[in-house]
Amino acid sequence: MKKNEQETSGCPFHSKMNDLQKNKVSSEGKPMTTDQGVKINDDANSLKAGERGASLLEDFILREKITHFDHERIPERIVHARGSGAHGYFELYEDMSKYTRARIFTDTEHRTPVFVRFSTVAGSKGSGDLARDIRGFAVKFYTQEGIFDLVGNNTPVFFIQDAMKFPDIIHSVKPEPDWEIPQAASAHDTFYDFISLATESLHNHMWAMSDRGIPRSYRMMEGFGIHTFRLVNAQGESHFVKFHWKPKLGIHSVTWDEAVKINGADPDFHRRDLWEAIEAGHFPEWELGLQIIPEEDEHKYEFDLLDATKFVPEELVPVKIIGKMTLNHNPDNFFAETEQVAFHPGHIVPGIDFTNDPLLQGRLFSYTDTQLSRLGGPNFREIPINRAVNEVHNNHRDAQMRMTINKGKAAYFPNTIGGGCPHLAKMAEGGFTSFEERIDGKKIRDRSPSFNDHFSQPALFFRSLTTWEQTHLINAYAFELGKCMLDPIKQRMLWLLSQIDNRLATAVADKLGMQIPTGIEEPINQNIGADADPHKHEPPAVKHYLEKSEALSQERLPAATIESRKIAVLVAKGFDSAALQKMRTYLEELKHANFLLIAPHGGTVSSEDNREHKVDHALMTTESVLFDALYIPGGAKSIQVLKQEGKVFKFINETLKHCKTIAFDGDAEELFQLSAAKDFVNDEAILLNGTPEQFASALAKHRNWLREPHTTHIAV
Ligand code: HDD
Repeated sequence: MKKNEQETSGCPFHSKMNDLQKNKVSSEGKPMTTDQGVKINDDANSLKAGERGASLLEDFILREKITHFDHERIPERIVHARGSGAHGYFELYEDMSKYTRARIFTDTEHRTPVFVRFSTVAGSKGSGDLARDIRGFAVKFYTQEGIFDLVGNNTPVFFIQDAMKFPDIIHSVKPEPDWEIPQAASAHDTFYDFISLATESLHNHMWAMSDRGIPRSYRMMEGFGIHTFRLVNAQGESHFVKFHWKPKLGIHSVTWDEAVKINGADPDFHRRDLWEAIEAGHFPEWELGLQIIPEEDEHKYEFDLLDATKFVPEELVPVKIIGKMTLNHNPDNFFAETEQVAFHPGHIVPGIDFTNDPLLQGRLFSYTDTQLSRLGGPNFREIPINRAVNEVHNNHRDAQMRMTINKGKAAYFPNTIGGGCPHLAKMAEGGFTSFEERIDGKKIRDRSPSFNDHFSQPALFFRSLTTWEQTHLINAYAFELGKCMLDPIKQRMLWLLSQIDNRLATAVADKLGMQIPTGIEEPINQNIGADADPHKHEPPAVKHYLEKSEALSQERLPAATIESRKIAVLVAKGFDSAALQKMRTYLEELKHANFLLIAPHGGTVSSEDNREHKVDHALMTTESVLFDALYIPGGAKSIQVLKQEGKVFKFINETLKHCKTIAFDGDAEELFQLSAAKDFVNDEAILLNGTPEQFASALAKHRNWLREPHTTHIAV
């Protein structure tokens, strides 16, 4: 029997929530004090020499208040600055002790508390959520054996193969240093200059250009540990492993047109979505899957397991689902929890170990290092959100903001004065022991030739997408390259795209009004270094080991659920509330979608039967892009009012263009006839007097992408 959430005592799931409790403070009913605990009786006026006189230096209340304020900011994360977090737990379905001795993967009895932070990569802390970008997916497991951080992204591959290049790719994508433009956008020259010289990045870049780069919600995206890690069992045997998070709500995205508009209408769209879903009890869930690869298969594949720009197709190694993560608590304080949380791929527990992936190896240095400047010193581990739930004992001492009061004289090992404590733990007692991998090689600053194929997997990715996903990707490339100003960079990109897929390159070239060059001009530039020479990675290196991988298309992880989907309901005075109620009963009460009433004004709106209904949004304060579907109930008077509102037609036509479900009931047929929807009578996601069941099933498909090619003429 799993311990349930209400039980708090002794339940490992609650160990982190209880631990945080020690630091939580509520000021309800309490007098205001200074930081020293002195009660304050005036917080609005400084101490002055006379009513119109100068302020006095002795005013300790003013000095303390201003000083604290002056130092409120800490440096934002150098990457992944914009993010949102939530608490939850992980539960294991099946004991994996055959592969690992890590208790989180062997103990099916207890839940492990987690804190998760989702993020974009390039933008600043205040940038819009809908930037086209990779999303960070970082999970901190507070296990009974110490902290395990799985610091991944929403794509199974990374841009570069060696950590040495990380500062370069980040400098290239960040705002250009002379004019600090553009914010949270990769569509600029420096990024494409770099990408086109570092062909290894083409693969991850292709994922960023696909719909994965603009998710509908953090709750509707996959997560990946990316690197190959090791699982090590109690006998010291190792298996390679790749970690996957599969969202229960399916994988969904918005269109680029929506993304741009959402960033204006609600730049906190993803942050709000996560928060509101958890507050409403729609707890987001992901299943954890493992791809387990025996040691002896290390060299079996056409790619190198140590190369983070490659994934292992699920057709070659299936993903074994072993557990589920649920997020069920919002933080109490954004800064204390979400901002101060410090993840590190080097935080592992016995039973999990690293591989020689050169990207992972470099990360193992970077993450502690960055916290030293971001959080102010090595004691960041004592910040409540970062501290382990099991006991921590070692001889680390002092440094800024030390909280622990270590007792005793001995702060060294070995010692006799402290009774030899803290003492060491053997492997059988839970002590960490590194996997004894045999290493035999020269010291060399180079990369293995097995990392050289930069084109096969991007080509496989493109081939595996549906037609509409391919169209979105082509449009994304055309947009991004269209924003670059330097022709040689665009040409280089077109040539590289042609090495991946000629149809892709031709479509992008057409949109740019450019020709695909027949080759890269020789030499591009004498100073780029041998590693950046694209000829090194040209076909015939392309390997065609799989025609398609179903799992690469996000359409292939269908989710029948419409839970927490937002349905806009356009109404005015005199609307048919019986029709709305019928829809609501099925979609909201049974299927857990959310209906939100939008009227030409705020306050309340009365229906045909003279009942008042709370308006959720006045038409002027909202936009269609913030919803998943649209419903317009009948009611002659209501429709006559709505007909006069230009924004109603913008709402309908935009919802139509973004391929969402629309249902018109009764008199609302007039709006159907007056809008662009009238040309889509046979569209299965446009319903005229449709049933709630039809509405739910169209909405569950997320979008009717087959509509898209026929909507290009609709101007919104
Ligand atoms: Fe990183 C943050 C994910 C490569 C250096 N990274 C950071 C975060 C995520 C990732 C999700 C945000 C964590 C949070 O929410 O606080 N990073 C990745 C993935 C990578 C990767 C999936 C490749 C597979 N990162 C990578 C390299 C380096 C860094 C190669 C440096 C050599 N990453 C950092 C960092 C950050 C960071 C500078 C910024 C803030 C932080 O660490 O705590 O150290």
